Amino acid sequence: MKVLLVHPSALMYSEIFLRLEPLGLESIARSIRLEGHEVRLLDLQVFSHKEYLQELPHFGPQAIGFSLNYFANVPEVIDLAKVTRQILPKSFIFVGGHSASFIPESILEHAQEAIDCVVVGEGELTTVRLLESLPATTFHKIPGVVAHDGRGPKPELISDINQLKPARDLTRKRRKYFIGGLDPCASIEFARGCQWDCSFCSAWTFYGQKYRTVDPRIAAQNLAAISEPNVFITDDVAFVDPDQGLAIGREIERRNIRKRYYLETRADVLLRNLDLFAYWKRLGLTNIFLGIEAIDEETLRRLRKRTDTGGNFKALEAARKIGLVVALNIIADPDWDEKRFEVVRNWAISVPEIVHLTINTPYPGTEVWHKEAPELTTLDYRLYDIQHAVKPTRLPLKKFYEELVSTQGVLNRKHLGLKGLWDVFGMAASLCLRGHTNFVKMLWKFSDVYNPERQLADHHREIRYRLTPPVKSDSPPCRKALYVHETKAACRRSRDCQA
Ligand code: B12
Ligand code: SF4
Repeated sequence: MKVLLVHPSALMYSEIFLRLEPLGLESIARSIRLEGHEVRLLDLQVFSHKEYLQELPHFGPQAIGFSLNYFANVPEVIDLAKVTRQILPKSFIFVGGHSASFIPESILEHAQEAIDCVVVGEGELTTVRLLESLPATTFHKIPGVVAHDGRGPKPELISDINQLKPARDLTRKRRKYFIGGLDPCASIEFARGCQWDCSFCSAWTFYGQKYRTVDPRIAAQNLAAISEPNVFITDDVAFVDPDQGLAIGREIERRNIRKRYYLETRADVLLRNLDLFAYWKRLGLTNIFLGIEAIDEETLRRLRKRTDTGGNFKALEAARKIGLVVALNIIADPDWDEKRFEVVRNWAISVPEIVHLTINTPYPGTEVWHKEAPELTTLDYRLYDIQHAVKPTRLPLKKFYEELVSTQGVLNRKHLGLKGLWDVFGMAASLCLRGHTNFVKMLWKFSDVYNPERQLADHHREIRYRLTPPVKSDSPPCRKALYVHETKAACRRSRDCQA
């Protein structure tokens, strides 16, 4: 069967810092290609809608699968599916991905027959089974498939993630992928899932709080197959298992792989494994992202981050000593007033790290979604991108965005001013000389993208698709009920729980 896999456009707010390859779609592409399907992949982060519409008659796919990792992309994917249905009425159209997995019924409803089914959870195995079952109409019984005729059982997690590999040869214009100065940049997975349970995050509910690692030899083999000089490690929390991190490092040395790496981890994981991170610095690790989230104990407790400010600050110091470039995230609460913004701004200016601000956003799939639903001020999918306030702000909304953008601007200028500008200039010039212009273009985009008027105007657009709010409940939902995958672990909250 001819299958076209499509990744939606990037959001402006994320594109200024990075643009990364659609690793999930590449992994699905390889799994179905092994079954004999003819597969093409089109990434709309890099290609236009016009090019997508040209691809349809040109390739003539019998099945089209859209990736929906982000709620903000829901309207775009629904509209693309509707146009595709008109152009190729007999094609089979399906959707999958992180966010789609938490709202499959809503997606089917918005699409009004333009989408045949939603695949929830990991896509590799379910997509193979789904395509194998066609043209029969009983596909809704497959684990992980949700269709108009019903819903199959919850999917199990893939038993051996060592078998998975991305079909990188299918992504066209690979030089468009970058993260900051790591330009061009490929992505790789060393592990899947997260064992923590932060109340604002859906990484743990998607994989049912399970953490699986790739065998170090296979991880290094996959790394060696990458032609780009830079690699982004997609793990939610890198090196939770320090033995795996060390063993991958030894394999990198043995194979003499020379690349630069970017990874994301937690402050406590870094502090527990300083020697490992120092070793990886010698192997080529240049940048790390730490989800610090807050600079006060009360907020950390509320977010259930299971870290404290003392540990977080120690981790920043330790990373500096190792010589890593650290970016960190602070979650801005809609409840912040001018004073709170000022405290955070002053703190952020006082540390040498790159500080990002995102807005506290209840998402379907998180625990806070169920608790905070009555407070939501909008159900417009496009605003669920952690750059817009979807809960009431203490300050007037316009003032809130002004404070947010001026804080982001101060933090941005910190790195583009004087010494920062000099450092960046050196890197930018050398990247331009080598023809890598993604990072350089990004440097000039900041004020176009981060603009309070634009953010405010985003709230006044016509809304065609709305999120369905959760049913109001006084008690937080059972943890297992939030899981996308079937897991054997028992629910820890209540002995009476049936989930
Ligand atoms: C790399 C990454 C990015 C890249 C995007 C890369 C890309 N184009 O795919 C960048 C940096 C651009 C990015 C940006 C953002 N990200 Co991001 N990102 C990730 C990250 C760290 C890894 C993704 C990945 O490659 N995983 C590995 C692959 C193998 O898994 P996968 O993509 O999930 O794919 C599997 C399934 O989802 C499914 N699947 C996926 N697509 C499809 C399609 C079909 C047809 C089927 C059947 C199945 C299927 O099958 C795949 C294989 O099993 C994840 C966290 C994580 N560990 O997954 C966060 C994550 C997905 N991102 C998140 C967020 C919040 C964002 C931003 C909104 C942040 C921001 N404001 O800047 C933006 C918005 C992006 C946008 N719309 O432009 C959240 C999602 C929250 C949500 N529910 O919306 C996550 C879960 C992080 C987190 N812990 O909160 N991100
Ligand atoms: S925020 Fe990080 S540590 Fe917390 S659940 Fe999400 S991925 Fe895990």
